[in-house]
Amino acid sequence: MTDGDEKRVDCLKVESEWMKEGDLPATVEERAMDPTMKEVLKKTMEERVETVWDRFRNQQPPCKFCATGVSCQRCAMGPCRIMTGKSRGVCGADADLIVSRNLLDTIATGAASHSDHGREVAETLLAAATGKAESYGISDPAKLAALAEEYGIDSSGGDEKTAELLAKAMLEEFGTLKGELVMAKRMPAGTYSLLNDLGLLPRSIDREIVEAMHRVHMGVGADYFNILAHGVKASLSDGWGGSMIGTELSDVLFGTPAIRETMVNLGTLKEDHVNVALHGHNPVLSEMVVKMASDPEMLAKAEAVGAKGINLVGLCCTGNELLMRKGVPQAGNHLSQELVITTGALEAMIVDYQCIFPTLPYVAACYHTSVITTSPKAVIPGGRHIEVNPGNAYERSKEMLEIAISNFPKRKEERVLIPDGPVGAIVGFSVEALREALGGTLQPLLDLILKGDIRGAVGVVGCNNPKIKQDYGHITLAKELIKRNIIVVETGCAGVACAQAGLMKPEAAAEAGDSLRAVCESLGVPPVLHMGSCVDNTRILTLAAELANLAGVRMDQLPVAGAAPEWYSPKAVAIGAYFVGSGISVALGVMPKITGSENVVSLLTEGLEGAVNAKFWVEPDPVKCADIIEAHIEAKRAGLGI
Ligand code: SF4
Ligand code: MSK
Repeated sequence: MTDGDEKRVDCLKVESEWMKEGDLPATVEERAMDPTMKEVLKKTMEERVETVWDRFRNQQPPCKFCATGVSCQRCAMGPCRIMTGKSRGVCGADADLIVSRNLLDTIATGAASHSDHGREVAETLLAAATGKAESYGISDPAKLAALAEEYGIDSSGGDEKTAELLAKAMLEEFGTLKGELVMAKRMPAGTYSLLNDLGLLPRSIDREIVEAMHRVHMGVGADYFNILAHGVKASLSDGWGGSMIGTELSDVLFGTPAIRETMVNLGTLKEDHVNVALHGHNPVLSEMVVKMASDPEMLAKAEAVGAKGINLVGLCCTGNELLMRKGVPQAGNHLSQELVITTGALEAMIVDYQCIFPTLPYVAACYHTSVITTSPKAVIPGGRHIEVNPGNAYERSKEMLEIAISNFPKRKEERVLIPDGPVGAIVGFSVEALREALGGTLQPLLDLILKGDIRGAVGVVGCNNPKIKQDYGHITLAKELIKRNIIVVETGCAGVACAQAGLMKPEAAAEAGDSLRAVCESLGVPPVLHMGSCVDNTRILTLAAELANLAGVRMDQLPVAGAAPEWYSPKAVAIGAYFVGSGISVALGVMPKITGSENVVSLLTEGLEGAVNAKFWVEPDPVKCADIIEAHIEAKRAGLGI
């Protein structure tokens, strides 16, 4: 793909015939919780600019065959759907097969997305180490050395040589012939041997994903259990492979997150600055934009058009990456992406990939905003495509910022609404930062759990989904858990939701139960800890593995759980599957499309426990979800005799 001129599309307005009466979510109150979101949403609705909630309403009611997972479009004999318990698709596939294959497809999509992201980070490190990407360097040599040791790489040849060898070794993991992933050895021995006995340890990253795509072809396997067992294996190749590579090498290139302060919500936009949003998932380009935005030449250009400077804000997980490492303010999460534009104060949105609404250029066309696409994998009609690679990303980010600066004088003051009151948050809780805060070891955290001051830990992660009022699930569940002295670690859009709700300020300790509050106050940390982006769920895996290793138990024996209260993405399904596969049970707030097969539902919510000692719960009510998780944590504590 080559660069393209911006071909402006039409402003997307809500058509009156779309406004179906009585369908939810119709009002500002039904759509969002955050006050800055509500303020801008009100304006957006008054201006009749179409957003995700309008399109969601227009899709109601959904097809019941699709919603329950029993529609199949895999071949040209179909499409098929299962109408009654006994009916079959043209090829003979029954409900169990169609549902399980669709779910495996979803897991493979999620694992592929994360892992391809990880591959690009590894390719960037290789380019940097071999002189092909001069704007990038090694920001964390200690982590580089530790990873080299883990991979059995001699680091005596200096950082660049070590980085080259490490990048090559990690790239080799995608298609390795050796039949195992190096970082899977981070698992406690008991967890590793359990998965080995079950045949669930991934052989390589690409291999498991490709095999998943093979298995969803018509006429391969027909056994739902066998199909979904491979789904767990493919997800583990993401969790202990592709995503973990993404996290670890991003730390090497851009720095391992340390505890720092930042600001969140739509109030982070600035009236007198050129505002630029960085959206997507991969930090490889956005780190260069951050660097370029402080270049004196860029600042002079911004001043020349009457701005006081360039204000970068993050969205989704590109934002979370920058927030964790650089403290770049975060304007919002998944369902905030259109509203950052409808503030009327955004000059440009620079996107990489994943979770980006294809309508963004249409929303931007209602204002003076440019949407700039940058990946050959993610070209969007109506966007201005400026393609980058590690060799040119820094230079090309200058062009992107110049577009933003040139848009600043086009801003229409009468259409600008920047809400007051960005909220402060403490972020940057990588495993390394936690270890350092605890005096160099995670033992004090384990001791607090063993003693019962902290009853357990829950990873609340994942997206927003217009089926749920934005952030309601995340915030309510996190508050319920901390009240019960259960510490919460977060990533992705869940992390942004709770930061916006003030739960990542040290003062939020007051909302925790007595013993967790005392712990947080003594350490000066909030009871809800931000651990990063979606690929950074591997930080949670690493944390759980280290705690289990310290305690001398398997991961499934720990008093911990995962939750994705508002998930929408196939990546979230892959994450949920690799948590469960690793022995950590996961609560979902949105029902996956599986209810057309009782066998698949029962396998995921009960049967898996007999194999990997973990399972899924589905509970849309976050208070009831907290009850389920608390009971699970107490049962695990009893199992350990603590
Ligand atoms: Fe129909 Fe079978 Fe083809 Fe699916 S694979 S579309 S069930 S014939
Ligand atoms: S951005 S995958 S909506 S968490 Fe990672 Fe948010 Fe989910 Fe995208």
